[in-house]
Formats: sequence, C-alpha cells, structure tokens
Amino acid sequence: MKNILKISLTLSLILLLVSCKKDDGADTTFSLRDRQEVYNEDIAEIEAYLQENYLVVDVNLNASVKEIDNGQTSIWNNTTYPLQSMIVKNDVRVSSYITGVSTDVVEYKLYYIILNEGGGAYPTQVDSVFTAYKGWDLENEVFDQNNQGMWFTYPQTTAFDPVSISGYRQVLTKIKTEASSALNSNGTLTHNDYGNVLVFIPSGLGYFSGSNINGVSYNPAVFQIKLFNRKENDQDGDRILSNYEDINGDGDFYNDDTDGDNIPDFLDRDDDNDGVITKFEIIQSNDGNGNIVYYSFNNIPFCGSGSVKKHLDNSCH
Ligand SMILES: [Ca+2]
Ligand SMILES: [Ca+2]
Ligand SMILES: [Ca+2]
Ligand SMILES: [Ca+2]
Repeated sequence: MKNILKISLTLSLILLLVSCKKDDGADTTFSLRDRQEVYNEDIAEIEAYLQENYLVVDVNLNASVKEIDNGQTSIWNNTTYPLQSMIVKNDVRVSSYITGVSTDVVEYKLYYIILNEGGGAYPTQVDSVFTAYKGWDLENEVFDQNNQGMWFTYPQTTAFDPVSISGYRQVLTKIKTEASSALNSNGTLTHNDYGNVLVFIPSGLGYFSGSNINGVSYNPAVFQIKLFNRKENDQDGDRILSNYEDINGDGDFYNDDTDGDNIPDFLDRDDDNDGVITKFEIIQSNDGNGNIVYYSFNNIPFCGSGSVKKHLDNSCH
C-alpha cells in the first residue's frame, strides 16, 4: 500500500527541488563540498571550541557558553557536567523505502552534555517530541530559540524543523521526557524533571550547505534541548502504533519489512501483502452498526497454530 509513501516521497521531492533552487540561486558555480572533508574541519573546530570556552548553568539549568578570559574551567575539562560523545551516522534518508538509506558514509563524533536525564520515557525514532531549544554557533551567537516548546514529528513534513537536524534528533535518545507537568493559573505549564541536553553538531548532521546558521554554510551548531513530552504515532494509520512495528527491536524502524515490498512496516498499511489491510485484520468484533473493537496489540491472534500475529502472516486474514 503505497499512498502514504507516495505522499512522503512527493514531499521529499518538493523539498529537494526547493533546496536545489535555493542553492542554485546567484552562484552558478555552486557545488556541494565533500562531506568527509567538511567533517574533518568541523570536528577540529568543535574540539577547539570545547577547550576554549566554558559553560554557565543557572538554577533553572539554562546553559550559556562563554569564551574563557580568566582561567575558567573549559567545557572539555568540566567535571560537574561531563562531556560525553557517541559515534553516529547521518540518518537523513534519500527516501522512506527500506533501500533509501543516506548516501553519507561519514562516521560522526557527536559530543553532548546531559544537564538532566529526565524522569519520564525515552522517545523512539518515530515518536513526535515536544521540545524547547536554543541554538548558537561557535561564536556563541544565538540563531534560533524557542522557550515554550513545540511539537516535531519525524519523518518530518517541513525541511527546517530542528528535529529534521539529524544530530538534534539522535541526541534525544540519550534523555527522557518530563516526570510530570502542572498547569499554572496563567495558562502556562510548569515542567518537572525533564530531559535537558547540550549537543555540539557538525554541519553534516545539521544544515550542511544550507545557510540557516547566521547565514553561514558548513557551520557547526550548538543546541540546548529540553525534552518535555513525546507522543506515540501510527504513521500509516493501520491502528498499530508504530512503536510496535520495529519487528526486530533494534530501534531502527526502516529495516523491518515483513512482506519484502521495500516499504517498512510502520509505513505499510498491508504489512503482509495478503490484500487485506492490517486495520481490517485486527478487528476483534464488529456489530455492523459502526461499533468496531480492535484487538490490543498483545491480543492480536496468531494464524492457526503459528507464532506470527495474523497481520504479519499472509497465510490467513
Ligand atoms: Ca502503524
Ligand atoms: Ca528494526
Ligand atoms: Ca512492507
Ligand atoms: Ca494484510
């Protein structure tokens, strides 16, 4: 079932055309730089930045970074908020097909600092996330900020959501949502014990050749991200939450394709390609008057004496 995929592919194409048009703009000699070469420069700049700047964290765990001018302890050597790192690949896809993995082969070192882990739940790759953020460049110039928080969904529908930034999205796997929130009399929310992280993003995991960061291309970025909430999604509308469609449980939702048609299960409305869409295979009861009850995921029956749930087994409907 390819309708949803068509929509997302069409969107990707539009975004591609838009970005090509923008890139082509005034400079007809423009060409993309080599990603490994850009990364080598970026990581050297980021590591110098971490050694030449220090971190200030206020009582509300709002971070700012300043250049060392009087012997302050560098971010590199900070033991109160220790610097951590992970090696990641660019997860921005060429398409939503199983085979649409990024052509970027660089192994990126992503530095981050956890200011607070959070008391809620870790988001998955396909959850919507409600985050507040502040972004600045290596000159400590802020280029974007949102204090209240807003919802972002991946796969994203607009090109320049912060969550479309691979480094932004991937570091969210290190923190959890808030433990609780309270509604204030003025209508604002107070968030309690939320995930709070600083991340130092090479341009290849950010805007790369785009000039979103203070008008400069190939510019690394720093983000402070506060993860308030998450929402589980059913991306393909088959009434099975996408979080149940990572069949091999490895956290990657793009490598599970039960029927082998190149469309991942979480975007495939007929997961086993038996001609009956998944939503109709998981009906528990239907009184004919519009009162349809669907099985909860754990209660979806197997085919016969098998051990595969019926929506994933084309030997029964
Ligand atoms: Ca689904
Ligand atoms: Ca998987
Ligand atoms: Ca499939
Ligand atoms: Ca089916």
